[in-house]
Amino acid sequence: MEAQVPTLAIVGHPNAGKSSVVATLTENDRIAIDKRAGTTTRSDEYPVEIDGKAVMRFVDTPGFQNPTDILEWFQQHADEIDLPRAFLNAHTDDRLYSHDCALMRPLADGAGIILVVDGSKRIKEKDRTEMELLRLTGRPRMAILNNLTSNAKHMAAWQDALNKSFNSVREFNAHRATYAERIALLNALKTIDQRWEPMLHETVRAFERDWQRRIDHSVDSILDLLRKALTFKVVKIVKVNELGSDRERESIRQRLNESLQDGLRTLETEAQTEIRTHFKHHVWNVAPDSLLVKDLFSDEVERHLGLNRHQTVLASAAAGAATGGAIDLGVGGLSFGAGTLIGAGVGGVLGVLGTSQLAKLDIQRTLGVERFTLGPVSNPRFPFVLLDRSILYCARAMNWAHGRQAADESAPNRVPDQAPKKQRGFTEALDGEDHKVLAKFFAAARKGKHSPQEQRVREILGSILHDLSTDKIDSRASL
Ligand SMILES: Nc1nc2c(ncn2[C@@H]2O[C@H](COP(=O)(O)OP(=O)(O)O)[C@@H](O)[C@H]2O)c(=O)[nH]1
Ligand SMILES: [Mg+2]
Repeated sequence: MEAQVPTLAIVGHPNAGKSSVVATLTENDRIAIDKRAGTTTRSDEYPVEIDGKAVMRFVDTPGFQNPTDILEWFQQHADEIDLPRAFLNAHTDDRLYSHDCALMRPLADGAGIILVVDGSKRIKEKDRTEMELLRLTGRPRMAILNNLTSNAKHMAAWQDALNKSFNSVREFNAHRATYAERIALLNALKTIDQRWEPMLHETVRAFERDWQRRIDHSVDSILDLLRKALTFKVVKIVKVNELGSDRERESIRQRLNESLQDGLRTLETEAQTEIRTHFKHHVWNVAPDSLLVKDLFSDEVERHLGLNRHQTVLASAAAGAATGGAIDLGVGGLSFGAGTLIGAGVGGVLGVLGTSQLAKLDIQRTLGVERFTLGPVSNPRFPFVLLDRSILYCARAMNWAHGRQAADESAPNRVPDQAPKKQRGFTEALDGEDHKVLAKFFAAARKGKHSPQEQRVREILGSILHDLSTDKIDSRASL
C-alpha cells in the first residue's frame, strides 16, 4: 500500500449502508450492493483514481464479528502502542476472528476509519462497544450517519454518542449525496487527522480539477450535438414518373419528417451516452415521469424547455440581423412571419416542434427526378429546447449518487429531472444578451460555420453546469 495515499476503512453493521457509501464516494456504480446481511467476508479495496493515479482508497470491510471480545482484548492490552497490529498478530490464524482480522488489517496498515451507522435505528449496547473499540484503535476516525429511512427520532442520540469517540460526525446519505456533499465530506476528513491535511488538500483539489474537466467535456459534447443537429438533413430522390398524386408527395414528406426526427433523436442519445461516461455512470434509470424519458418532440418537452415566445422572437431577430439574412421561420415550405409562427405553434397539439414546423421541405426537379430535402432544422426554438434537455441530462448525471439503486424510490429526488416549474428551462433564466449570443451561435452552426460567439457560449454553459453541481442545486430541486 502506498503510504502517501489516504486510506479509509469503512466499518459498521451489515446493512448500515457501507457498500453504498463506498460506491458513492468512489463513483463506482458497479459495486455490488448486497442486500443480504453479512455476505461480505473480505475487505475489498476501492481506489479513487484521477488520471490513472490513485488519490485515495476506501476499503469496504465485512464489519465486526466479535466486537465484545475485541474490546475486552483491547482493554487487557492497553499498554500496546498499536492495538490493531497487535490484535492482528495475535489472531491471524484464528478462524473465529477471520472477519475481525479482515477489518483490522487495513487499520494495522495505517488506514483511518469511517464508521457507517443507520441513524434511523435505536443505539444498542453493541454499537457502544464498537464505538469504544474504534476509539481505542487510536486511528483517525469519522462517523457517518446514513439515515436509511425518514425516521429522525434517534439522530440526536447518535450524534451525542458518536461525538464522544469520533473526530468528526457527519450526516451523509449514500443514496442522495451530490457532488457538493461528497466534496464537503472529503474536506471534513482533513480535520480527523492533521497529518492528513496536506494530502487530502491535494486530493480535494484533484477532485475539483477533475470535475471542472468533466464539465468542460460535457460542454464539448453539447456543442458537438448542437452543431450536428443543426446541420442534419434528410434527402429522398424520386423519379418524376414514379410520382403520382400529391398524396404521394405528402407521404414522402411525412416519411422524411420521421427520418429527420429519428436522426435527431439518435444524435441526442449519442451525446447523452458521452455525458454519462464523463460522469462515470453505467447504471442509468430515470423515473418514468422525468422529462428525460419523454420524446424529444413531445408536447411536454416543448412546453417545459426552451425559451418563451417573446424571448425566441427577440433572440432570433438578433441572430438574423447579425448574419445579414432573414430569419427562416419556415413552416412546411411556406413562410410565415415570426408572430404568426409562434402564435400558431404554441398550444397546438404538436407544439412548436411538431411535425410541420421543425424544418423546411425543399423540392427540386432536375433531369426527371425530384429531390426532396428536409432540414436542417429551421425552427428557432429547437436548439434552445435541445440545449435545455442536454443541461437537464447533465444535472442528472452530475448529481445522481453512484450508490443509489434504481429501486430506491424513498430517497427524495434531489436531481431536477422534472422541469423546474417556475421557469421553463435553464436557458430561459439567462438574460437577453446571452439569448442573443446563443441564437447567433445556432445561426452559424446551421451554416456549418465557426461562430465568434463560441467562447462566450462555452462560458455560459460551463457556468450553468457549475452552478448545478454546487450548492445552488437545492433551490431547483425543491421545485
Ligand atoms: N433508502 C436508503 N437505503 C439505503 C441507503 N444506503 C444503503 N441503503 C440500502 O440498505 C441496504 C444495505 O446497504 P449496503 O450498502 O449493502 O450495506 P452494507 O451491508 O453495510 O454494505 C441496501 O438495500 C441499500 O440499498 C440510503 O442512503 N438510503
Ligand atoms: Mg456491503
